[in-house]
Amino acid sequence: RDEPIGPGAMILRGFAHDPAIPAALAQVTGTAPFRHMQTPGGRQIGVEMTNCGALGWVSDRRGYRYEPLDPLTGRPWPPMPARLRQLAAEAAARAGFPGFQPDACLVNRYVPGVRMGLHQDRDEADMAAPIVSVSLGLPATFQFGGPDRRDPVARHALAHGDVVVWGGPARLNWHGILTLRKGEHPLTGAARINLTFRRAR
Ligand code: MD5
Ligand code: FE
Repeated sequence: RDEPIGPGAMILRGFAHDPAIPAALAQVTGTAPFRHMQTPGGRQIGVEMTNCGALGWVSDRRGYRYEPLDPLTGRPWPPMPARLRQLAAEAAARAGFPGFQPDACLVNRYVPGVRMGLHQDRDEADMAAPIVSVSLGLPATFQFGGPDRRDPVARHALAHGDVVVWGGPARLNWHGILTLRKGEHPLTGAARINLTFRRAR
């Protein structure tokens, strides 16, 4: 079930098949609902987002950054549920990154027709820590390139419960999610939800 996809990057198939996840997620979205954020250029981001943990990733006219308060409510982001933090740490350790202590979890919600273009995750202060990504609900195709924008891009199918871990030499690799296709999933309905655990500071 462990599928290395390049130096420093691995897919753990089905690693997040845990019946405790839906309640943990509902806890988060009940306090900090999904919302569309704006890009610094003033466009609306197609993926709906929220966060849990000490820091949350936000985007608005002023730029991309991590913030301790939810701009929608003015209150701290909801705490990272212990079971989710533990799952992320276990996945990181299994992929060769022991001691992962995420302080930020970005929750992305994709509906059919929505995509995330190729980008790098470079808003974090600690590039030594890996990133752990948990896929829930509808399947998606993710694009995995290299550290240079011109590097070749591979495609991998991600299904419900799959976890991707990348760090070390892959930490700044370009990546994205192709346009989500129509479908229904018993847990999420017509959507894919992705949890991205990071060490932001
Ligand atoms: C997603 N979200 O599915 C993806 C996470 C983000 C974001 O990219 O910044 O919110 S999974 C992306 C991924 C998978 C496997 C490898 C790499 C990235 N990578 O090497 O960079 O919502
Ligand atoms: Fe990313």
